[in-house]
Amino acid sequence: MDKRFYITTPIYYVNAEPHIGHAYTTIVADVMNRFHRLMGFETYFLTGTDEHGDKIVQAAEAAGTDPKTYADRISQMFRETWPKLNISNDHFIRTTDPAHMKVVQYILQKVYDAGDIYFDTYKGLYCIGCERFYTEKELVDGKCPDHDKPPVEREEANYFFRMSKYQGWLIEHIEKHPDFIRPERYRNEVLAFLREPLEDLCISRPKERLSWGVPLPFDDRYVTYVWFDALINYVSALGYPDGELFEKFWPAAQHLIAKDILKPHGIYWPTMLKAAGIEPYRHLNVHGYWKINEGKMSKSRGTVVRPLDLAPVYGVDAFRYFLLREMVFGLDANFSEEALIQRLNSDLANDLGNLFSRTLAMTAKYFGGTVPPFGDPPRPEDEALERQVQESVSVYTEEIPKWAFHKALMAVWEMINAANKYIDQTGPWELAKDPSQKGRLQRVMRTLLEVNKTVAVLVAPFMPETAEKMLARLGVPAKALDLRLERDARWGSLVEGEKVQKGAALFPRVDLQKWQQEK
Ligand code: ME8
Repeated sequence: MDKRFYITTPIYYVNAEPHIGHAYTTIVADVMNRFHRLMGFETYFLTGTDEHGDKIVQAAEAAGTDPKTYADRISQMFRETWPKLNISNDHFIRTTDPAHMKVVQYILQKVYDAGDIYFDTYKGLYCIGCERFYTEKELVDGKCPDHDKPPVEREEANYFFRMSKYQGWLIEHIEKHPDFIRPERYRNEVLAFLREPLEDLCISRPKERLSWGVPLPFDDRYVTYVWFDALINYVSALGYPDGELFEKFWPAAQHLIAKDILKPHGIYWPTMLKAAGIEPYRHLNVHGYWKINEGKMSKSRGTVVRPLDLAPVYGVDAFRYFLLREMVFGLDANFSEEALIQRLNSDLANDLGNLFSRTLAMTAKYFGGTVPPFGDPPRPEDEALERQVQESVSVYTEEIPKWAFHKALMAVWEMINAANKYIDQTGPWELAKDPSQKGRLQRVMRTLLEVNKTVAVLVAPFMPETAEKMLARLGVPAKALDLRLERDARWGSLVEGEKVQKGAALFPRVDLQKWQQEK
């Protein structure tokens, strides 16, 4: 199997500051990137910002500045947010990068030369929020369903991409590759769109109305429409047409988006690629929406949740864990700080934190803080726990490639809970009282240390700092990104006689009642 993995997030508009939705997508991409590294893949991880178009011009005006200064400022906020959430992206692209703009022009010219871009007049209903024309049928009560605002009527001579020409090809491609778009509900949604005749896509804007874009190489009175600029970032970042990175990673491309931009990614982008003579991406992965108090996040209602208001308070890892554990990939989920605190207290402080601190405290007490040998031959309860570990590892490695993070984490927690029960069952404190049980005590404690190490390796993609902390204290320090499952989670890989350190609690509990009173 070809062990390469290329993962992208949407490039975010610079008309709003990073919020929890952006953070979720970017953390999911990060978990996937780190997981594939753990499995020995060569990976490339791209994120960035989308900076051209009406929306940005308007936001800049509202902020009393010019688009470039404004875009620089907000793009920088995204760029500075990601390291604080431990995002391991290889590159951060901006659509205002000259190298990107050159590739957009190259592709436009190529598609134009092939006869798939033509000039025509168009009259229609246009939503400024979405930066696109709407058909009557797509509107809900005469309003754009995403922005809840009536579109404006616009007539304009413009350039169009002959998207309709590729409708048949796209349907066939999706049918031949059942997991091209996943989960299935979104694939069905795209196929449903495609049951209606596909219209051609308006890709330009006259410069007199909007100059904040990429000039068309074949008509300098126009700049390109936002999607034709933005989507191309996924190949321009790899140095298309002739970059080494492009050759290496494009065949392994997986995009990650939320359902709001399904149509551009599921329909515009593959047909654009086809017209430009580029192979389609491998998978489009689509997740649902975070809601706040069961409603849409909204600036005017003051329900925008900012990641940097939470991560420093609860810890970056607890924040990352919560997002991945709570949302079933593909479905909507509700965000609440109470739910975050509850998960932090129960899953992290109680289950994982206790297992780790009990294991290390007993190792300190009974073996002077060094890793014991395996001691006596295993008993059925030791073997049962080892089997549970194997079972959890195999569920984990099966579920993550299917984007079922909650299932992967549940499997890891089954193993944590089994280990906590094993402590109560085997009662090391009793064994320690009887010198003839030394070999048995070694077996029990070494088994527990090995389980803790496996937990550390498995949680590494989700909670890289925690993994590093745990491994350092278990005497096998490693950088989370350098971990390899096969080597580092191997049963017995801890080093006998190596020093282990008790240290402070991994996850301090938060007093929920006190928090509720103070709120
Ligand atoms: O659409 N829940 O940028 P954007 C989950 N520039 N994810 C959410 C979310 C929520 N409530 N709100 C936003 C654009 N997102 C274009 C993309 S790509 C070539 C161009 C996340 O800033 C989610 O990933 O509006 C969604 O798809 C993306 O932010 C939209 O970001």
